[in-house]
Amino acid sequence: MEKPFYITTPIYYVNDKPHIGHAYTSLACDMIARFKQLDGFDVKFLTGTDEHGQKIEKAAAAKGVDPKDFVDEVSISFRELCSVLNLTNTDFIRTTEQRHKIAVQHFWKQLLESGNIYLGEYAGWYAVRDEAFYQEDEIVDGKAPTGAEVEWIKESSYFFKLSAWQQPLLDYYAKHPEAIQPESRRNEVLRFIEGGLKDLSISRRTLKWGVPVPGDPDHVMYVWLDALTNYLSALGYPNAGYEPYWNQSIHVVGKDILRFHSVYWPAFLMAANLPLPKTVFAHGWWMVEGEKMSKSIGNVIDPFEVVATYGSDAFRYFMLRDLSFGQDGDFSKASFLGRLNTDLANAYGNLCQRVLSFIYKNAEATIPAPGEFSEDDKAILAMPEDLLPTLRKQIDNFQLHRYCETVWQIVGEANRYVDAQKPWSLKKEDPARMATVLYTLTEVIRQVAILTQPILPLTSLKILAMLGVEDKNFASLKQALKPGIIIPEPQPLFAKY
Ligand code: ME8
Repeated sequence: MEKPFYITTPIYYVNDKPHIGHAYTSLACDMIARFKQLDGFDVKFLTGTDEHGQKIEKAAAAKGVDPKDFVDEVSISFRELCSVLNLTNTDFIRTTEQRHKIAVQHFWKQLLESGNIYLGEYAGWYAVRDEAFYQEDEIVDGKAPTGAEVEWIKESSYFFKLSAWQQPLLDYYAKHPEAIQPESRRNEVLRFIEGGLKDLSISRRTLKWGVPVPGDPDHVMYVWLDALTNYLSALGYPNAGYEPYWNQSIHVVGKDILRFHSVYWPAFLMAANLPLPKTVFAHGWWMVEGEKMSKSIGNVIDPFEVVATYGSDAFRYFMLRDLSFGQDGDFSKASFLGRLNTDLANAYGNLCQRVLSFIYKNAEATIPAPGEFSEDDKAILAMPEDLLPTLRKQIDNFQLHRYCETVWQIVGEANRYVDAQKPWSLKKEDPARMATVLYTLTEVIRQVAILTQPILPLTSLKILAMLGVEDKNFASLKQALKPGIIIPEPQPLFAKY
């Protein structure tokens, strides 16, 4: 039986179309999901859209359309983004779906029955942009600490006894250091919890666009309680079968929404007597040419346009390689094109092109049979498989950029091996040795292409198809390439800018 593995992106708000920030989280999850799948896990990978709440209701009203029609349309663009980015998500959830409504209402009842919900009155600040409540002492110059506009709300509301979960959360996090990553973010969360938790308003009376509270349809549920539960509803909760995946769950989120995922969500889960996600990983923030990405500045980058111009693999590579996963980063045209030229065209592309073209022109387009391997040959042939345990650790530790570095180290070694072995000189001097060198290189290219699948799925498949390789999972790294395969005329894999 394959081991279950469950990874999720946030479900994105459909108030506006997707940008590269949304693409980024989805790509990071896709890289991890692809790696795990190639490494023999039974992977579920969830993404989707967050469609209720005041923010969406307002956006629909501004367009003068019915909220349902509005969310139907915008949700499609997030679904299209999945296919444009070549994501391997196994599901796409929308919070307006019936399966979600059933799950979230059941979840509410668990919180109610366990004595964690009471009716009261909320009077305080609310920021529609963040869909978040703020305390008086958090307000800076009349705004939320995030800079969002706030409004004063006073209405009857159901509350969740968040205060009761302060100590259990601290105890849990003391025992499970892996539960919030990276460590700096974990420390921020712990300081926040230690500062004291107040009960949380979890319903609204003045809003219609949401899931009705069971037994009191005058109220709709607070959009974050509704949204967070998507991670369970997509697994079929409360029906049996969700548990094996839920027990192995990883939520990848941006640092902006860590508090919701590492304070509210685990408290809800504890109150509903459910296990907590194994890890919540909060990554950093993309800026654009050194500035905050915003509609008012007009510098929002459209991932559809980037992919249309440069292709999905190039975009994937840049996003996954350029930013140290967890840190903030900058999307600049110079660094984007720099990476495409240096790492893709000059390093990986050139390796494949020079080796395969040489075989095409000088070895009757046939992968030659090797003679005896030299120590140099053996060293480079062993590299990819030797590095697999390191790559596994890098994925498990969310070091996605390091994974890229490690694989490109092999690419660099292989290019140096070509320069050192000089197959073009061997052609006359020692054709048998030339055959061994070319075989060695082609075998290394095969292994590298297997390892680049999580980052560059299309290009990797192109290379593997040229080499006539059918088995592509990591277990097949060990199976040596068959000589005698006739290769088609190689075309450059990456454009140079
Ligand atoms: O918060 N850099 O949805 P959202 C990096 N619906 N990542 C970015 C980014 C940037 N500049 N901008 C956005 C919501 N992101 C809720 C989530 S989950 C139960 C509910 C990514 O559409 C990042 O993952 O505002 C961030 O957390 C997410 O998009 C916010 O998406």
